[in-house]
Amino acid sequence: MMRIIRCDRTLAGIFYLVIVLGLTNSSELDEQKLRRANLKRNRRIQDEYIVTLSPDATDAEVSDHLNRTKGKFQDVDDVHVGDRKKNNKCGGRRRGPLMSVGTYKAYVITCFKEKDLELIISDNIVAKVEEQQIIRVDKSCTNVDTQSRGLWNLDRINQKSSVLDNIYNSSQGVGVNVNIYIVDSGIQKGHPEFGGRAEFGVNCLNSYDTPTDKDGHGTHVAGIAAGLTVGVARGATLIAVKVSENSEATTSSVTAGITWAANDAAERNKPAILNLSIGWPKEDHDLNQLIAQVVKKGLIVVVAAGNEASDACDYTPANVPDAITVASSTKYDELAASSNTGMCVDIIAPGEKVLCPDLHGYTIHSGTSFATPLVSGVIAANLNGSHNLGNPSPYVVANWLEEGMLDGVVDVKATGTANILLFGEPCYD
Ligand SMILES: [Ca+2]
Repeated sequence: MMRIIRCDRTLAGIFYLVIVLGLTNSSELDEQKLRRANLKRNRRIQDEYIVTLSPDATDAEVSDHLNRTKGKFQDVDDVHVGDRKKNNKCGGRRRGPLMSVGTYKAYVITCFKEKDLELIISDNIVAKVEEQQIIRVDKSCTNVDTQSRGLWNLDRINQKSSVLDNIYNSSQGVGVNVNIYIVDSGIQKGHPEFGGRAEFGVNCLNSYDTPTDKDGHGTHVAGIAAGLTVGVARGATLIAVKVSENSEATTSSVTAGITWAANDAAERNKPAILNLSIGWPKEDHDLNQLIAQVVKKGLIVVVAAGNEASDACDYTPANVPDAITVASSTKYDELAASSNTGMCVDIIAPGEKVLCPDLHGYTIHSGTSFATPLVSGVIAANLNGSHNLGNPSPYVVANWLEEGMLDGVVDVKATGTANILLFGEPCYD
């Protein structure tokens, strides 16, 4: 794996780098910014790259950079730049719109000429250029008898005792005025669980199509966050941001979805949460800089720890310090066997064998994907509940989660995971 070196923008810095690396021409130096996909884990998308600009780049420098490379590509508004036809053939040389939140700026190019790629890489404000990858979305599903399972996840989060009392909060209207962005496979808007509270946001795989859910994953997640009978924040608005289909996303579809949600939330100016039940190995393309900017803008970001039964710190966005990272627990207050763990986990929530809506009714699913929206739902409920938090910064919410939950009740074994279980009671009347 090549190490990325961020470009030092001073002439002295460039000179220093050339001396240190013993390089004599710019193309060798430029290769340090270029990262090809790791074929062992993910399938790469050939000839499609995500270009990330330096956070220090000024607007004038960004504009200059885009102008300098203008004409090499067809500039398209579609966040889904690739237009691959059968046999993975390029649909034309294209460049997508600038994806921008705060100091984070990136765009996608596809089917370029090699010399055009070199032109981009050689620009001092280009921090890194990474080959696009296909991210597999872990469904971790278990289809079992839904009737006998009940809503143990909702039951667990309204009581301190580990012995379930079959009582859970079913108040309607909780979380009104709060928007929850479900960055996932879309949402089946017409499902009775959503009662008109689900909106179509954007489809980052095809801008000309609606973010309809064809997989079910996004609908499961949305239902746990804010479903009418199986969710927590039963009055919140759900906004579908589609980044995956057929259990696959790309690094750029996820990036485009997150940037779209952050900018949309800023426009709507309401308390908002971004739920991201998706992740991948951190070295493949990290989301740290982007999510740091999103949180700085006021959006609360809740992410899944992942289901690899390993260290969450090895995955992104689970490892992002500014995100609230959620591990999954069982009905018996044990960490789920598949859940990622460790010091990057902020909170544990029930996520094993939980009831959720799917495209054709209801089903049972397991995994951190389904523990995560429970946390999003509890936050949404508290942003507008009887003990509401008002419209606090994401940092205040993170502190509140840490202090207000159940301490030391989960069997975390020797995983080094903070022993904090989600507790949603404070918001309920
Ligand atoms: Ca209960």
